[in-house]
Amino acid sequence: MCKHLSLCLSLFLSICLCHSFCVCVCVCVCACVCVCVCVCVCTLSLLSGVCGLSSSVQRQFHVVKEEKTWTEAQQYCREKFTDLATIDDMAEMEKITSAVQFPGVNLGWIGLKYGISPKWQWSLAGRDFYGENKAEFRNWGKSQLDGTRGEYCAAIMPGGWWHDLLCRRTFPFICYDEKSSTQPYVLVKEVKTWRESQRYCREKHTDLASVRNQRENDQIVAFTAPANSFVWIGLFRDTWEWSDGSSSSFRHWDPTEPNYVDPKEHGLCAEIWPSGQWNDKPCNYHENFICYEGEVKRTEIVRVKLQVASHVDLDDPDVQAAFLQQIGQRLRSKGLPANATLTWRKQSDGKVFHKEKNGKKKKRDEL
Ligand SMILES: [Ca+2]
Ligand SMILES: [Ca+2]
Repeated sequence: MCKHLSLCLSLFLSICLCHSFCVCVCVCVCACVCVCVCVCVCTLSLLSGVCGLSSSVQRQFHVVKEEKTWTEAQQYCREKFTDLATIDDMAEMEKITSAVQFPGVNLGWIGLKYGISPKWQWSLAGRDFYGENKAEFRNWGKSQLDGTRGEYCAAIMPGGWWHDLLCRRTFPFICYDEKSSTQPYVLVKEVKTWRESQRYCREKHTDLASVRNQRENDQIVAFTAPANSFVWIGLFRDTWEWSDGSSSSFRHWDPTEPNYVDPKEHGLCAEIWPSGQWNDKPCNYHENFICYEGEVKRTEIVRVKLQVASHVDLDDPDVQAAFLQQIGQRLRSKGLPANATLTWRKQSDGKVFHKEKNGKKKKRDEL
């Protein structure tokens, strides 16, 4: 990365981080001589990318025995602790259930609420399992993600392509076992629904298998060949969101939950039953609740729009890395914790940046 381009990117980011509508245009000649111009009125953006930022934490949980609605409980937790409980994995679930002195009581609300933006995520939600962008790998087959209602679970075909399918369909499935040092995958030929498969894998192994890259996809294709059928993998789609903005994909629903079909009137929120499994119910019920105390494991999503000369290759990993480095330096100088990570988020087609169509010019009085 030449100095001039690096300086220009730095300028762009300093403006971008001030939440202004400014962009820089760089023209580079002979790879390392660049002229950059920053413009502070931008109505036309050619490319956009999204970066995510997250940091890891240790949480302490507090079960509060005061019956409140979910919103009241959220307010209480934010005042006295950090927020309503976010739960990342079975280890944290055990931390919560073991902290209860009187087993059998209803533990009450956690921070999970039905939101508005469905997203695909992996059943295995371990913090350290996914490196940079590896939770974003997708290998959808032709005509998939066409919006067919209820197709919220993913299976792999013998050829390696993925299909979104109704979760209640029954197929063989592939588990992942973190304790195995040689072969982490376990193919179960008995057919089950996606949720039954998930429960089986969590009880007997670690979880349904995640696929983090093409190499793992190839391995799983070879491993699942004897089934000669669709095979469930750990990818699912839901619309639940955590109160503190965490991206945790961990869910521990009772087998028959969530079962409410209309979240509109009071919203839907999640509680922990005495069994330790989760239930959805309208958020205006009065329940005990669980707060947590600790650093927020927050994922901030920032969409970056950028106008560049046509020969600047934003698919170049070096250029993408230079951007991230600049963003990281600036955020750390503003107090971002050293353990925070910053990554570009790949879209479902594997690309970070997408060319945008020119928008309509804004009227002058809107600028
Ligand atoms: Ca489909
Ligand atoms: Ca329910």
